[in-house]
Amino acid sequence: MSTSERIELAVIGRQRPAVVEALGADFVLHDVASLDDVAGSLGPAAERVRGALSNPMIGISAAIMDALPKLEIVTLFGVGLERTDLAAARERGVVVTTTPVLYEDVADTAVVLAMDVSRRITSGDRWLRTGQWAAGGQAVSGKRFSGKRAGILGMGRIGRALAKRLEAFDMQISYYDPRPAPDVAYPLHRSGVELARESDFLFLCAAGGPGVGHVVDAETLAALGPEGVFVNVARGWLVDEPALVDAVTSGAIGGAGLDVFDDEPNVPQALIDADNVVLVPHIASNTVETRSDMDQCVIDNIRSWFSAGSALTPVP
Ligand code: 8YV
Repeated sequence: MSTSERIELAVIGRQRPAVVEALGADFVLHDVASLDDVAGSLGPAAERVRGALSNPMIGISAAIMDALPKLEIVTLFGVGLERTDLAAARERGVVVTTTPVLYEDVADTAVVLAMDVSRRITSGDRWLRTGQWAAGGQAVSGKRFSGKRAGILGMGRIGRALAKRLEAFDMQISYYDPRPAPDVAYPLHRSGVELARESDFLFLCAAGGPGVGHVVDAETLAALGPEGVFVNVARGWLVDEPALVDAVTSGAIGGAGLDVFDDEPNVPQALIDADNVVLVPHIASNTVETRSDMDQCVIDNIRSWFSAGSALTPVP
């Protein structure tokens, strides 16, 4: 097919090479250099673009959709929808797809972070590497993980996958979700604060919709208490981060395992300096297997839309 006959797609933000390579073979891809000036970035191609590739941290705004009058489909490389204007997409008849293939890995990461903090794995690694064991020191004891009380904030797909894993560790599971899950048998608390008060480990797995605000604040952390461990595999902006910094540095909570931050990739220095905190760079879903499934999901959605007129994983 000649270039002039090929369907044109806008590439918003960094996309994975495998996706760019696969779709680049059949479609004309245009990088959007400036999110503030999509029309200017694309020039005359803006009028021809029929699909866009984005990711949840950028999403797609009504302004970007306005700059792409022929837009039919937007694929998000991930599941978060808080930066995508779904109402504007619906109004314009634009289909939005996600990659709902990552829940298991995110749940695994939540377990790893909780165990790492409580059993002092990363901190022990640091201690060993800095020669303190060889120098005759005695490692500090961790805290037991299995059999403890686990509170899950947000009982969606990640929360459920996490609960399944925690069952195997004989944890006593309860949860809070503003939309209770009728098919879930775990005790439901009336608030995040009440859940935190009844938990040794508090896992934040909630979706970060627009205007949700802080799901975890100073009061929640105070309720979790000095022995409690907080784990976040959801979104940094769902947590009052300065309150979290205070809580881990003052000993108001025992520790934290964090995959996400308020202003990524910037992480407060006080967290970096804290030995009772484990920090990872937003990698909860980042395994070779899941990334490859996510790549395929984006590729298949675009191909299916433009060959069969239907997307495979549209947001309902
Ligand atoms: C991804 C995520 O790491 O799905 C999401 O919303 O935040 C993560 O799983 C991210 O989308 C990669 O761009």
